[in-house]
Amino acid sequence: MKDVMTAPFMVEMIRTATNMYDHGWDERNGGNISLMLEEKEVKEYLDPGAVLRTIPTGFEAPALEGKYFLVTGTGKYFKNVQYAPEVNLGIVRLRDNGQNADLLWGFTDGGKFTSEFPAHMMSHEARLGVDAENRVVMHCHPANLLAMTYVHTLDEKEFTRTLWQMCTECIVVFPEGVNVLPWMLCGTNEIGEATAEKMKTARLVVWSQHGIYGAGKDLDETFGLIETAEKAAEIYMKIAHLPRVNTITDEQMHQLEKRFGIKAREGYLD
Ligand code: 2HA
Ligand code: ZN
Repeated sequence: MKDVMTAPFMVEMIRTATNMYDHGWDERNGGNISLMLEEKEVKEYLDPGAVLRTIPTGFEAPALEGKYFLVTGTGKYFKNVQYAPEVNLGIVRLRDNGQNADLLWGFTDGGKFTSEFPAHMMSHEARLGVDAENRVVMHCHPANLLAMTYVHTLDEKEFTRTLWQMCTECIVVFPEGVNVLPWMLCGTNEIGEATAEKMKTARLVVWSQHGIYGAGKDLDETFGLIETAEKAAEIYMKIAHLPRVNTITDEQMHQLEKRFGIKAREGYLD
């Protein structure tokens, strides 16, 4: 059996959590990541029969039965992941229709997965329903996206159009736009269900006055998605209080659609 600390998925997870912390997106215990793993890659490093303990999840996610996840821990700081991965991260396998999770590695201080596990698992289910390649759900608190939810309408079309207008490549990176939830109590099955519903039509879901969720096929892609939206929000927060003299027009967005072979969300462009 190979050392799990050398597994590409572990190395990438630690680098990503560290990078997110360095971007200022994950103060204190803010943010969480879950990465779905294939059984065959887990088996190279761990005995799938060696269950350390079983942790109830408090929800059902039948489509994820038997699936493996590398996930950040509740109350844990992204800042610390690189120094003590085995305390701050865990590898679990879901069973009993998702109602229980077998811990195979990590959370060595007796901890467990993120408080946002419902939103993560329900979002994985929703994304896999529209994209069989989806592997990652990522949540964090980027300052400019958060700031924008205080001063911009939360209408999804308007929110998306504003982000698209802030950087030329936004529409290319997230042509389906961003979905937006109003303020809701975090850590609950209710916000999990609402997030998953929004994940059916976009890989980015803003949690107003809280943060953002991203989903994608790998950690790099998902990080890049949030990074691009956050950059756009940063530009918006720099210019929102100034007279707008120029913008990217819908006609120019259509040129981008043609040039990059993407299709903007139906009805979002004139
Ligand atoms: O504490 O970000 O949404 C982790 C969170 C909760
Ligand atoms: Zn949060």
